Amino acid sequence: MIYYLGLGANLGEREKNLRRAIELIKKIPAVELKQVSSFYETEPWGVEGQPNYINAAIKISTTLEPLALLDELQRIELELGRIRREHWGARTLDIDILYGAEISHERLTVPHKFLFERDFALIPLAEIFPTLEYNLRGDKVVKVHGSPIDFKFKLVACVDKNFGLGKGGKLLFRIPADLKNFRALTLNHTIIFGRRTLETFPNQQPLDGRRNILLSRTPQKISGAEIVGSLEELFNVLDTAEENFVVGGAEIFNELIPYATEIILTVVDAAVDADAFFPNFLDEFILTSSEQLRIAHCALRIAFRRYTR
Ligand code: A4P
Ligand code: MG
Repeated sequence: MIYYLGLGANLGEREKNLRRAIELIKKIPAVELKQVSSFYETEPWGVEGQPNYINAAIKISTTLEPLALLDELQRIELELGRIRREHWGARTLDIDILYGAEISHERLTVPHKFLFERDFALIPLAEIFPTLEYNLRGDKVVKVHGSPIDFKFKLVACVDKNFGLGKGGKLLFRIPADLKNFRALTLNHTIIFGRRTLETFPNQQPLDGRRNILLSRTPQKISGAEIVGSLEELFNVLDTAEENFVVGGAEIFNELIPYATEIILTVVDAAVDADAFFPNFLDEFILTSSEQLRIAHCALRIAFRRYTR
């Protein structure tokens, strides 16, 4: 089932609270994070005289029953230090189930009772749910510059026909035309990768002519690369005006696909034994261009494909 959740915070480090919540939601077993909206600064709704909120919406896919999902979300609210006070009052983190399978239960009403009266919930939701029909009331809701969706992440990979990426820490293919394409795409931009992907680079060194960012939980020093230990740190060092190419491996693609605007794949029309795969994306992204590549003396058919949301 697909659910859309609304996140809000108006106490503490508001944006950080939202990002931490998103990371914790991602870790719920049986929950897959699909997309994250921009962050918005919003005026308080319901109870006046409290600080402004930061609000966002996320899309998840889950096999959990709705009440089990609510339990998990309430556990995360508590974990992030929400102190229950007055109804509609200030909080470090509030998670509401905005939209999904309809339910009317004493603990849970979906769609959320007040969704259509709240611009702070509708505007972020509409961003990741383009077919939603709604009317706004004209409340003050202002996009926060530098929120996750502003980063323009593009995921770039070379895969076989089953979206296999690699085997035993090695890439499945080394095709000169693909490497040339990769260089042209990423040159003078930022590339983001994990430690095992670094080991697939020539001499296991960062790539020249690009800003190299290694996302790794183990602290280390590598000349020519910046190291970040978490998505939080990554968002802090990135430049929103820049194109950021995520180049692997599977784990890093998984981490960043909810924030991706585009997927650029070189698809080799062959089935190869693989143990690492590109994450599922076909229900979220559509093919926007495909270009066949001809290679002399090579029987393999290869296509460059681009997908957007
Ligand atoms: N509950 C029922 N339906 C749902 C649902 N769809 N999602 C029950 C989540 N919970 C749902 O919530 C009360 C009970 O609602 C839950 O135990 C659950 O079983 P609560 O969070 O304990 O109490 P609350 O937060 O005081 O009330 P409520 O109604 O959840 O408040 P809201 O609606 O979350 O509003 N202004 C701005 N600009 N931005 C905000 O984010 N948030 C609020 C809180 C007020 N004003 C705001 C914002
Ligand atoms: Mg609530």
